[in-house]
This record gives sequence, structure tokens and C-alpha cells, in this order.
Amino acid sequence: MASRRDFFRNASLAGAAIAAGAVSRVSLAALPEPVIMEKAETQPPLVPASGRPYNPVVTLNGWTLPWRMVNGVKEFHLVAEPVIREIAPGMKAHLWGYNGQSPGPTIEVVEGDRVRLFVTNRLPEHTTIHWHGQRIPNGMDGVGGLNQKQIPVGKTFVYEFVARRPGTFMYHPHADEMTQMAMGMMGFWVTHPKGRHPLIDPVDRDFCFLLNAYDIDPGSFTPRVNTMLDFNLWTWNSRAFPGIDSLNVRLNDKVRIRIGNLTMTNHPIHLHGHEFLVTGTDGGPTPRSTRWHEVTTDVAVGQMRQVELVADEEGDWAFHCHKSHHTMNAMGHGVPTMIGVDHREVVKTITSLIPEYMVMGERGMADMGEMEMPLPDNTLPMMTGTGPYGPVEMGGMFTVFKVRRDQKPGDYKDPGWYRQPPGTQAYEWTGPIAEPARFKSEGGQSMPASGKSPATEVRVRKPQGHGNH
Ligand SMILES: [Cu+2]
Repeated sequence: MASRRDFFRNASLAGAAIAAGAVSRVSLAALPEPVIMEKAETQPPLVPASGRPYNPVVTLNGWTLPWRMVNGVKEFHLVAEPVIREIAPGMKAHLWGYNGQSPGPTIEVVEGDRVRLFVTNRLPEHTTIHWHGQRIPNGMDGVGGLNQKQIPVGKTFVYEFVARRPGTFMYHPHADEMTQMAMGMMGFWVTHPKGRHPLIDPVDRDFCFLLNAYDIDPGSFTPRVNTMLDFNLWTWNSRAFPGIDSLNVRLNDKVRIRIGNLTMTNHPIHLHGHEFLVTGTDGGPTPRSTRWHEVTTDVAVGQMRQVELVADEEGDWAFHCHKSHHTMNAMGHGVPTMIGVDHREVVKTITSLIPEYMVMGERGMADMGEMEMPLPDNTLPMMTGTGPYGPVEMGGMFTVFKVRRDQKPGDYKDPGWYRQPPGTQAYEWTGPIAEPARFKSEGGQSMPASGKSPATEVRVRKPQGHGNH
């Protein structure tokens, strides 16, 4: 029988900074101990200590959930609960998530693994989990009312199936979805191939993250859950730049990046300085004949994409959503910025009105104490992101792909800013400026300019009687 000791050994071998939660150990004695994450920093890959071997992923500003093996079954324990997520230094959000964070931990398994997932509901309403994209028995698909009864508050349900096909997947509730996903309930799932796969190449680094979005009024903490399109925080794994960690790789590493979209709109994800191949979609690895090089790939709502490249250009390369409103934080959305807003009084008010926030203290988060701390004076530069040459003027879905010659294999530490070799950086022209020359035949060779244009009179009439319908 697998013991708690095995479980913690797995966890500690991985070197992940994890702590056991304060959920009652008596009532859950037969379940795997739920592992709770308290940090929003990218955790090192969880090298599998049991089960079939695989090359683990690194979740951007996230982590992989440890498991225990019970008679050949991989057992995981997800706890749906209110969490406090730091969106970026200087801003925290009151979200719902799993095991201490939003998104929840990444689940990593191997093709053919039998998986048992215990899901405990510590939310104020019922929930379920849908295993987005997987081949599973119908009764495990997690659509509340259709495939199963909702998981009532305080109850634990068990999902069990075989991870049949390798690929990139997601999980999220299929119960009061609008609310629960707007509150941050989602997670990533990777099924690694069993042995060599003809369409899945081994890589040196394998990153993953979810695209998500929130509508949180400046000065408040809880997302508006009925927003359909006008979100003001565009995030990767519930982090906004400069809170999103950089992707740090070694020169000439083969790199895979897996992206899942659980927002309400599409995101053209763009990488500078390299071309990549889309090697996987919702349905798994793509046939090689269908792959072509791109620098931007659109990830539509509910989709997963995995891209691969050889990182053969040294430098700090921007990596971002190409919708310019999505690389802006709240200040870019017609609302007052939250920068410099003193949250302390707000927290006092919220906790006096909603005493459930005290529950989070029981989970070992020093949340309330932290909230009482004064905000750092340099909140503004943090929210715009400062690079080696000044403000990056980005927020939201933006980070940096850092390629370094001296990055050690398997080392994911941030190497700092790139120093361009002399003579390889744009510079200011200080010589004389020539008068602009104009083409003689403006309008093109086939349509020479007529030399005169008729005067046009435009009369603007104001619409009348148009109120707000
Ligand atoms: Cu976008």
C-alpha cells in the first residue's frame, strides 16, 4: 500500500517547493494527501519518481501535481477551492482554483496510464471537472447533469480512466461554467507518449501554459463573472506581464511550447527571432506533411496548440499575443489603473463583509497578513515591465524567450538581460538628414496624377433623436 511517505518522497525528489494543505487528514485518510502550492513562481519540472518514465513539462508560473501509485493506478487529489493568486507583483486576485492556485496544477501522465483523480469540492457551490479533449468513458466526461450528478459542496468524487492518447489537454468545470471559469478554475493536462512516437519528437525543454482572462475592477479583488468580452486582465496562467516568468533556454535547444485557450476570444501567439512548427493540436500530434513554419499561431477558444522550434538565435526575444489590447493591463481598457491603489482599506472592508475569506488562512496562506503589508513604492514600473533600456510598455499576455549560450542543460533560472555584442544593436543616426525625395508620378505608373483634384464639400449632419436603445 502506498503511504504518505511514498507520496512525500515523490514530491521531495522533484525538488518542488510544496507543502501539505491544512485540509483535514482524518476525514480524507483514504485519499492521497492533497498537495497545495503557495507560490506563483514557475516550479522546476517534476521528474517522475514512480510509474513509466517521461520527460516532464515546465508549467509557466505553475507546477505539476505529484501523485501516488496504488496497485498500478496513478492517484491524484484535486481540491477545488477559493484561492488568492498574485496576478503580478503588486496585484492579487481572489479567484477559485485548485490546490492553492489558479490555474490548478498540471497533471502529467503517460499514454496507457490508469488514472484515478479524487476531486474535493471546497467551493461555496457545486462543481464538476471535464477532462477537455480526452478519450474517456462517457460517465467520466464531467458534464454536470448530463454525465454525472454535480459534486456537492464538501463532497469528493472520483474520476477514473485510462489516458488513451498522448497529447496536450486541459481540465475545467462543466458546472456553472461561466462563473467558475471566470473565477479561474482550469488546469493543464499533458499525456506523454509511451516510448518512441513517430510524430512526437523528444525535446530539451517542454513548456506549457493556459491563456485566461479576468475582469477585475481596479481596487477590487474579485472578477466580474458575467463579463463576456470586455476583460481587462489578459493573462497566461493567471499572470500578467511583468508577472509572467521568462522562458529560459540554452542555445540550440529543441523547445516545445504547449498553449491552451480558455478565454472568450482567440489569441494569435507570436514569437520573435525564430520560426516554429505547429506539431500538435486538439486532436494530438499533427502529421508531418501538414506542418509549415510560422511565427504566429492563432489559438482559438477551447483549443490547444503545441509549437516546436530550435532556439538557435541568442537574445531576449519577445513572446506575446499579437492583439495589442491583450498586451495591456487594466489601464489599457478605459478604466482607471489600479497602480498605486492602496488595497489595505478595501481588504478590511471585504473581510468584514465576507468572513469566509478567513478560511484561506486555515490553508496555510499568510494571505491576510500579506494583504495588510504596504504596497511597494515602485508599483508603476513593475506593472509596465522595465527592460535593460527602459519601460517595455507591455502588460498582459507578454513575456520574454531568453536564449543563452551558457544556460546549463536543464537549468530554468532567469539568466538576466541579454547583452548585445558590439555593433549588433539599433543606434541613433547623428549625420545630416536629407530632404525627402518624392516620386514624380504619384499614383503609380499606370495611373499618372491628373494634376488637379476637384474640391469636395463635406457636410456633417448630427444624428438626432438617437438615445441609447
Ligand atoms: Cu490575445
